[in-house]
Amino acid sequence: SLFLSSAWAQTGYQPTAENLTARKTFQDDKFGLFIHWGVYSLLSSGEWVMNDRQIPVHDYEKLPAFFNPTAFDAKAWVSMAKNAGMKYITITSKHHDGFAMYDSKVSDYDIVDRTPYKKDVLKALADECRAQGIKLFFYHSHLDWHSPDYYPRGRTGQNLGRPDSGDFNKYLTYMDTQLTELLTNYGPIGGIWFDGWWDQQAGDKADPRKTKLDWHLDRTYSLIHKLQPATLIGNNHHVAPFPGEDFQMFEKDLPGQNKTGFSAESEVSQLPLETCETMNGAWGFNINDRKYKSTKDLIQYLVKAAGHNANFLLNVGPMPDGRIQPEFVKTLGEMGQWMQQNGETIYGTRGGPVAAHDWGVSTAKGNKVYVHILNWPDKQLSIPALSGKIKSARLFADKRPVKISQSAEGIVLTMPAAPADDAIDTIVELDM
Ligand code: JFZ
Repeated sequence: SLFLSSAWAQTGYQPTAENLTARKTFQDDKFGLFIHWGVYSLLSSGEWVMNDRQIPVHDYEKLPAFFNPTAFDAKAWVSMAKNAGMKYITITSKHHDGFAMYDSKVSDYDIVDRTPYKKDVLKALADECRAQGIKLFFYHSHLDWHSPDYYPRGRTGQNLGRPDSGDFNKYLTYMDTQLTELLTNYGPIGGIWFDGWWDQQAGDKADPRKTKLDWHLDRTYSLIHKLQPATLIGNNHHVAPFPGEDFQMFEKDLPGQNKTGFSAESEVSQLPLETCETMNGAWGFNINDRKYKSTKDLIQYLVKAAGHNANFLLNVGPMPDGRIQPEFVKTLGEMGQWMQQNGETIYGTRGGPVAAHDWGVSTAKGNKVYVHILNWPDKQLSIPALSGKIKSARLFADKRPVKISQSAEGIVLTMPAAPADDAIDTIVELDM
């Protein structure tokens, strides 16, 4: 009957008051650290290496015996994130390779049972995050290249040595049980960052949200919200958000862009937004990828994200011994110095009211509008008229006055000086 259809169940999602509060805090936080870390890190070829090199399960299973991150220091990781000005950490609890980076009781394919290290790194991280006042999110892969029950295999295809059979419903129960562990044993969890839904995408152009198998998202999402109502659910599916989701993510894209070239990038929803990017070109550790983005480019991306009303989740792929590459640590430290000075114009703001232009973006908080000029040729900048009248304007950095001429057609801001060649972001503070 109509009442029992899953569509009915899904449209019934009403976020709780604590969930709505968590959404607001999430939007205020603006900047987070993404961490891709697993036994794949040993091979220094990114987190897709099992699939890329077609490593059968029984061979890939030899990796955990070599995973011994004796230099892992939760305190150092969390301090690094805090010094960068980040307010939350999103770490891989299980990536597509199916290996749990925590002590799972429903599988022995995990860091405690299979590695010489034997310790639950997510537990150490959760404790340290709580001690330092940082929120912890778990990335969790729907897609699984290890479980025999992840069957029929999806878009990534291969059996990788597994039998041509499997019980998908059993896999879903297994996944829900692992999520229950993650939401029960690690204290308050900021969010679950799902990925791999797309592996079962049907490829229907008319309906990109159609999957070959039923993921039972509504069941998994209600379970999570029941266990921890404030936990925010996001899903890297690149289609319009499903009911039960609390934020919308844009992998490697500013909201509304589609430079990654997914078949159909979705519309920007009313949910809190997040974009993620890498520091080089890799998510999981890859020593050969030395295309490090500059501090300036990453700060400008963070500012652009804020101007597009989105958080920025910036990724590092730690080394197999548990350390984070010095190149990454250095850049994050420099971003943190910038945030110390300019965070007031980012944290707690919302994007707009001036739409993004080639010259930059704007953010707003209370009676302030911050015009972030990322790229401008001379002393003057024209912006569209605002709904209110500007009372006064100054450079955020040194409070030198900025001349304003306002008319119904628009506003001209005249800076006290032309931009320096190495300027990252010239911020004009407007009192409204
Ligand atoms: C996914 C992961 O596959 C990747 O390893 C990493 O974790 C990143 C953050 O998220 O990237 C995707 C997402 C979607 C597709 C491919 C890669 N897709 O739709 O083909």
